[in-house]
Amino acid sequence: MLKVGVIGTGNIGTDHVRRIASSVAGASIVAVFDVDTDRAAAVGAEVGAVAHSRAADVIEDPAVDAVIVASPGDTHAELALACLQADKPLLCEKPLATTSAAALEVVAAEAALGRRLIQVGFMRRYDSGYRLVKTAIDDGTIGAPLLAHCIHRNASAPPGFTSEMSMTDSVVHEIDVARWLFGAEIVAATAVPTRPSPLAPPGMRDPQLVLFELANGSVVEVESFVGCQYGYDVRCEVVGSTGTVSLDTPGINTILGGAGQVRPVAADWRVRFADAYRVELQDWVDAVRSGELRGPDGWDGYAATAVAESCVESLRSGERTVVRLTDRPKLYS
Ligand code: NAD
Ligand code: ISE
Repeated sequence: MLKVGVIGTGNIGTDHVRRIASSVAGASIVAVFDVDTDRAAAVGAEVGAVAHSRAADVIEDPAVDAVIVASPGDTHAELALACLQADKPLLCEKPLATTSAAALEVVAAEAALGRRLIQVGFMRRYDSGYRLVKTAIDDGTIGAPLLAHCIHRNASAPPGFTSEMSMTDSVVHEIDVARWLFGAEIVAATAVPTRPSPLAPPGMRDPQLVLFELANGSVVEVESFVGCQYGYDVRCEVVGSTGTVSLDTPGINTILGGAGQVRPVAADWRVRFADAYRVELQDWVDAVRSGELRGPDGWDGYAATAVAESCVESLRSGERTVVRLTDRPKLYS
């Protein structure tokens, strides 16, 4: 059994704890930590895990083989560095870091170790719908992939969510998806001025539109609408030279009945990506146990943060912003 410690037992940390305990084979949760000690104690008690009083105690606990980091994004880089120092594999929720400089420090530390210990929680790569899209691109079904149109809508955002967070917290998923689907880096980002919803908090730009240019000439446009009111709605269509492929929402069927045609919408990411989180966790556990990580890596985390940073710069300046990535260390080639 892989013995896992979890840092941050909020929304997704608690989901990961419960999912590993209920639906993932070969792993158990043995330790947790959250600055909200009552919350950590309650979540730990559900699965028989000890609640530590510091994050470092989870990382250094000899009973912990691997760590899940699910605390707020601005804590990730430091925790990732501590895991590397302790030689413990980690599944780090997105983002790997909140600045490209901090992400680069993590990547450099892992590259210096010379072996992969980090996986970043870009769970869409494990969603069956996205996997079908990827297969249709890779096997040539739609010819050469040229463009993608993406939509990422949340019914509402937590208090304090900003225009910048729409890029760093939400669009960061499409950044990873675009790099993964097209197999190319994003080289420039342009945030297009949009008309704010009258329901958006004062000063918040919502919805937003951002255009990405990729190194191979492909273009990806993304709408992020974090206060769309009606539900959680993630879409993606990739246009190729001989056809297109669209993302479908697994498990959501159109119902024809008294109310006409009804297509339920997921309430939030927990519902929409429930199975993707399960598959992601199972794959991570299996990979750690086999000694060879294969999911989204430290470089993916760094590149996503660097692109999100360019999105924020473009949002502020109104200008097209070039993404500057450092050279990719050999570990990630
Ligand atoms: P949350 O606010 O619900 O939970 C965060 C938890 O971390 C809270 O319980 C808080 O008390 C705790 N915390 C704060 N500072 C801490 C520290 N220094 N050390 C340990 N714990 C600390 O937030 P959330 O929605 O669960 O998001 C957590 C992370 O997961 C974020 O990075 C977010 O971007 C990511 N996330 C990813 C997905 C996904 O789809 N992959 C979905 C949601 C959240
Ligand atoms: C949240 O942090 C997530 O990662 C969700 O997947 C995303 O849809 C949401 O917009 C983010 O706030």
